[in-house]
Amino acid sequence: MVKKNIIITCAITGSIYTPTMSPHLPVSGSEIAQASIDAAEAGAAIIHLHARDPKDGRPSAEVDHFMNFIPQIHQATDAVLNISTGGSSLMSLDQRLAPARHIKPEMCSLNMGSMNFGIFTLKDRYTEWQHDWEPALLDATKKTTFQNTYEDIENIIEDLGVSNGAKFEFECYDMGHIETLGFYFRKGTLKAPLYIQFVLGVMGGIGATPENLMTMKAAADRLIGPENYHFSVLGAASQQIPLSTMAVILGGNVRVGLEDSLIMPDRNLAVSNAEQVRKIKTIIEELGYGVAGPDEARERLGLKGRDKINAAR
Ligand code: KMH
Ligand code: ZN
Repeated sequence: MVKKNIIITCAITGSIYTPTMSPHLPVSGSEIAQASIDAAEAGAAIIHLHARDPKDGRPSAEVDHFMNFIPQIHQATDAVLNISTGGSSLMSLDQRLAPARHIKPEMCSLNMGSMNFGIFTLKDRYTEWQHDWEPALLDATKKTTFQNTYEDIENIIEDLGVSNGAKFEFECYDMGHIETLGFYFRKGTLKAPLYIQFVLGVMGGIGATPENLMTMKAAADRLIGPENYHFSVLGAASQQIPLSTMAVILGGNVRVGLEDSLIMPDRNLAVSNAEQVRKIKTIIEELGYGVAGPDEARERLGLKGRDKINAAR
């Protein structure tokens, strides 16, 4: 049997971890650009991107901050650029959508439900902070909701999908999110092939266990049909590489990167996004699979093409 190639997504910086937590977290435009280029060279076909304010590293949805790295990555690699529409819990929906509206990317994230998104427990691990905004951001997740209403979801599908031709990375953090995705698929709002990201281990969502991943996949098979979707797995923190390995064995794809884990399986800090890409690529190849390049990912996911995005300043 020919084993199919695995799509590696690398999520470069996100909005969960903060500069105090790792000196290797990319923050400036040039750091995010270089980390993305290195991750693509290491084997990532898709680069999932958030921006940060280069002044102090806080999560940012400013178009200008995105345009400090998008042109460089687009010029240096042919990786698929996947722009976050999740931003951070402190941003309004309009702020969160501004970068994808400007860039018109091949892919963007779509979070499939409102939820508590708790990162406040990370605060107990540190006594000193580089910036005051860091503990404040973590605390804020105790009293804010990560809002993604049905209307929000429909607006994003219309605005970025139908009007701008983006395909979505459907972020499903819990079983109900798969039900919602199934609802829009059966209604005809969304067309196959879907690209589902099973997200395990975010506080407020489903826990990062092998049993939970099996349950999520069974739900997607039942509600959407295995022939209608590809999936990828994101295990948060220490479960990143173990659950990615399980994803490969189950016929799925993987997402790594410092957005969701600052560490390697030995619990030491990852020195780069590329180090995590290289680790999962080695495992993929040891298991007898290959790694998909960007063009193979484009074909499998039905993307519009790298020439159809706005990567200019
Ligand atoms: N960091 C992930 C758990 C988004 O960017 O829209 C969620 C995420 C959401 O990547
Ligand atoms: Zn993200």
